Amino acid sequence: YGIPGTNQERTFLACKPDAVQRGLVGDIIQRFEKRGYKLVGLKMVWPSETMAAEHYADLKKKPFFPGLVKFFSSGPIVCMCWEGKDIIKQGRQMLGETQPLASKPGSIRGDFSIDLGRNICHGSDSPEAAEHELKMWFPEGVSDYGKAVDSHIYE
Ligand code: 3AN
Repeated sequence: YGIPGTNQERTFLACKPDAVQRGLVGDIIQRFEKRGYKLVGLKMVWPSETMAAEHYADLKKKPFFPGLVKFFSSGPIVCMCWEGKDIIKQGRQMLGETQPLASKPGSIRGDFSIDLGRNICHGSDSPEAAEHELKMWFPEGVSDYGKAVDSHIYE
């Protein structure tokens, strides 16, 4: 599940049901590919309410939790594992802020979202969260393959 602090750092990113419905999956994937990150895991999953609740377990006590679980399990999501230097922090930066209003244009949320409860994408916020979420969404593991262009991205 990656080695934080190296070029093999990995994170879990997901296109939420709103991104799938709105046809934004390709654009989101392309941003990370163009940046130079390596896609090592990709699949579509329709989360059950149980999986959604487990994914957002740390928000269980929040008043918006039931609505969040309902939304996250309302349709398929696209689960991704991305690899590369600083991907956990850079991924969060490329997503934008939790609040779309605070998200700068150029970020995914800043370009595609208006409302907090429909903010398009999810990204692990720490190495611990990344490991936990990758284990949860990719229990089968993710692929390990060499990418020829690595030497044009890393010195
Ligand atoms: P992030 O997704 O940026 O890591 P979290 O983990 O605080 O932010 O929140 C997870 C998700 O819960 C958000 N993406 C958003 O969809 C939803 N959410 C967070 N805060 C609120 C809120 N005050 N009202 C409604 N939904 C919220």
